[in-house]
Amino acid sequence: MEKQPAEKSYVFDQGYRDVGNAFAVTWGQTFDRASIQRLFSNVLLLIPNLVVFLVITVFRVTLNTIISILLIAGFLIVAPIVYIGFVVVAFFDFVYRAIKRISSMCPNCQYRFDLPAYVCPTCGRKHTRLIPSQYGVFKRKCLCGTKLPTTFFNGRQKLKAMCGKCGFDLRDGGNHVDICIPVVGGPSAGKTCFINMAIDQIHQTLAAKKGYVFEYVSNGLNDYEDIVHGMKQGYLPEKTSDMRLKYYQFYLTPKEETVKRLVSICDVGGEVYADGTMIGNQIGFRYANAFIIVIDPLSIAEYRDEISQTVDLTKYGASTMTIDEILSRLVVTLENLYSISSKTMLKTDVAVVFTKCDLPGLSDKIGRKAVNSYIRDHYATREAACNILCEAFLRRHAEDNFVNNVKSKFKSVQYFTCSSLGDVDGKSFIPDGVAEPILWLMKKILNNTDQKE
Ligand SMILES: Nc1nc2c(ncn2[C@@H]2O[C@H](COP(=O)(O)OP(=O)(O)OP(=O)(O)O)[C@@H](O)[C@H]2O)c(=O)[nH]1
Ligand SMILES: [Mg+2]
Ligand SMILES: [Zn+2]
Ligand SMILES: [Zn+2]
Repeated sequence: MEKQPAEKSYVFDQGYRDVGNAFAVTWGQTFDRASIQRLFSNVLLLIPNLVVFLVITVFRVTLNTIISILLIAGFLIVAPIVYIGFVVVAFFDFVYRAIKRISSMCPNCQYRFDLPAYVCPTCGRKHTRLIPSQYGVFKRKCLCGTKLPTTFFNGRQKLKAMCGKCGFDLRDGGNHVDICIPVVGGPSAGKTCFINMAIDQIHQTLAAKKGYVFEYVSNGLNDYEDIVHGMKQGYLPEKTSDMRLKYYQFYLTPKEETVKRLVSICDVGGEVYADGTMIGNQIGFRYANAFIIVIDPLSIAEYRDEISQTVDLTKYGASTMTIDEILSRLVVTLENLYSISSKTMLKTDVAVVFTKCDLPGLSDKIGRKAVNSYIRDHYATREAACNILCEAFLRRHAEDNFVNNVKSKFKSVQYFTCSSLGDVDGKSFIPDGVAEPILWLMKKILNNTDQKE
């Protein structure tokens, strides 16, 4: 363990030294040079001196042996009790974190860790591994003298927490389940509209209905409040200029659950997906629990050509980067980040989301109308119907590669259709179907980690 700004616990450190010193002092006097010299100081008195010397020595050895046995016995009794206590407490702290899936994500440098660094409230020293250790079992003593709790059972989460890498302030002292879902899609595919409207929908309508407590986390790294406020008045968000993942964070925790769930949805300027190096720099992908791949139907060349005959596409902000290209770059990036071969499947789930489904006529092909009539005719589930219709739509428009790759590469794939804006001509946007992909992925992620929904 990295050196901590704390005093080592007595039995792990000073205790050994004290026992060693006591031995040195007591045994050191037994055969000291002075008494041996005294023995030979007078040849005539050699015999009586020898007798005295032997008597004293036997007495000293007996006494020292008794003291040593008591010292060792005392240490042998106390030290194991502390060691066993340490192992038990460390084990419980570890198991608690593992079962609850507690980890922290840094929205600034994109790293994930099991525990953040903790700051001493008195002197501000940074403790990078505040766990039961040789510095203390339940508590450790910071170099300033303040005692700091070392587990979540006795209040470690109440300390100020920060990213151990970049120092960014983190929430709840690291005591939360963190879920990270990047949203992938080319420039103008509709990522920013989708993310902001989805979070707002979860907040305004779905959280309470499903028995969740919602709380938005203002981390100062995005413009969520302004974007949603603007969109409610009919203003579209600006193009995302950041070429680093931008974390939108909120809590979504079932009412009865004690450990909060912190969800991070990541946005980024779509140009990132045009450049292997730029996307490779997004270390956050390495720590993602799942992905949302956004498809602008207008980025499908054949469909765009078809619909442009009858619809003026200027107000739909058509994206031109092909979905096949984006998927390939994402997959290569993930293979590199995980250091796996191209034959290995990725262990993550994916939601493929068609945006802009308010495009005239699209709902009859893949949207709500089409799905409902497919369910009626084929007794299919909503999820299966949506997958069948969307895949068929993509294949009809020469996107077989995308369909095959996404299916073969990820653990499970579910298609969704949505519109972030609803009626584009209205004064305020009325989103439809934007929250479902996030809720579906959350359910998948938490089931994977053996947690209830
Ligand atoms: N009709 C319609 N248009 C949409 C919808 N979502 C996005 N758009 C249009 O697409 C444009 C781009 O949307 P954004 O959400 O900014 O796209 P983005 O993927 O974030 O793009 P970058 O920031 O460049 O990566 C918007 O300005 C809208 O014109 C939608 O659901 N329906
Ligand atoms: Mg954007
Ligand atoms: Zn301190
Ligand atoms: Zn950081």
